[in-house]
Amino acid sequence: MIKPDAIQRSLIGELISRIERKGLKIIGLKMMKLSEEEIDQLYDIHIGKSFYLELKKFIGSGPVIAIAIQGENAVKIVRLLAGATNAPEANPGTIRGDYGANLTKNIVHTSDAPKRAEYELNILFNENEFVEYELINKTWIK
Ligand code: FUP
Repeated sequence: MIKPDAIQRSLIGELISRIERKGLKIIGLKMMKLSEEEIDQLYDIHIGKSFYLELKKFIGSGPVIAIAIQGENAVKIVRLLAGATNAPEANPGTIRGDYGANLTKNIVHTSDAPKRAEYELNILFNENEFVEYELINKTWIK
């Protein structure tokens, strides 16, 4: 998910481009403003922590872009593309290493496991918003 800081900084195209150039297959794409309830669902494991209100305010501060990616090892690959959560410590070449400002304004959210991806995608998308299709020039993508 592309976070509000990235949208304010006009990084949408750059971030989607990184996903495409890696060879990943996007099957859902949607700009939306998350409701308080959706933010609580998405970050349920952090509710009550010291940073939660700051995180919630930030995620609700503007639109986000939800991206559904399909493919073998997609979760792992996307996390590697994103880099370390704490942007100042993220490696150069990763999304957060190249663009992230700090721990909260870290440009993207990525699911940390396939089961979790399923849970989060259900919050962000309706079932009919996933598009099944073949990438005819990209037969290496499973
Ligand atoms: P990630 O899985 O990389 O999205 O990171 P976490 O689930 O550990 O954290 C969720 C979000 O909370 C991160 F985007 C950063 C934010 N966060 C803070 O703002 N402050 C903290 O002290 C810890 C995390």
